[in-house]
Amino acid sequence: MDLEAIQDPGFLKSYSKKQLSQLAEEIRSFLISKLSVTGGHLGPNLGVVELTLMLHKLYDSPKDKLIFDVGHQAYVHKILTGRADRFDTLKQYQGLCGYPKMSESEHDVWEAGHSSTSLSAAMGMAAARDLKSENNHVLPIIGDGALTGGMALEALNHIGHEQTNVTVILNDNEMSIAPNVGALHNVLGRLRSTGGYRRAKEDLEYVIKKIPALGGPLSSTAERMKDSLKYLLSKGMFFEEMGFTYYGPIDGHDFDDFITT
Ligand SMILES: Cc1ncc(C[n+]2csc(CCOP(=O)(O)OP(=O)(O)O)c2C)c(N)n1
Repeated sequence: MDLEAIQDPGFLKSYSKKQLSQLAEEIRSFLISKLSVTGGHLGPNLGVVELTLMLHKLYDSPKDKLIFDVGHQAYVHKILTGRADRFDTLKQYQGLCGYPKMSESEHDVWEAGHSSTSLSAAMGMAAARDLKSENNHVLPIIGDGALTGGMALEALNHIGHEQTNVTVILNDNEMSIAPNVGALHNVLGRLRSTGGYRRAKEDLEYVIKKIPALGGPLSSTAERMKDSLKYLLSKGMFFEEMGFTYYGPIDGHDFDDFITT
């Protein structure tokens, strides 16, 4: 496909998985070839090719608001919204901006550079939507690095309290500028690790099944034990406790996983 001919992401709606995979490859090659000349954020953008394709396929930008935290990972979004022909000027004077820029496109709804602002912006846009009785989606896309910023935690606190409808996409690739560190990183690590809850639950069920006549009282105790176990080990409990409904983790490069979720 001629990426420079793309004007609007609407064509993705009818794209098959095979076409999406091929387009993802073309976008990766395009980014590598262009950025090897101009410089720019290569890694963060190679990491969100499928994610950005999926967001533009499943949602309806600019009615739905895609809010990129920091904004350094918006190159794929720029390609899909009619700006591939300007990549030779990336980050040059009067050239294509390396971050979302409202004056470039109606699809750029937030300008950043400073990290950790997307959730607060999303809260504001969602509140405005609700006041006007509109029904668009608001989708902040935030990395695991930016999530550790104070302003992001302030916004999680606010959104969870208000129960405002915001769909937070957490791009947990374990990298910030360097590998991510800290207590929150450890929470995310536990969330990524697979099998803990499932294995423990299966073990518990096995033990319960071995008890011959499982009476009412014992049965409800077992159920309570399973609930406690779920509480301790379930994925996303940190976010659930903050008032969010958590789905994941999913492989952000896997179209099937993404569509199902
Ligand atoms: C307040 C602030 N501090 C530091 C930076 C420098 N900075 C730019 S990108 C980045 C890390 C981003 O990591 P992450 O949020 O995980 O996103 P990813 O690159 O993995 O997509 C940092 C620290 C910044 N932009 N703003």
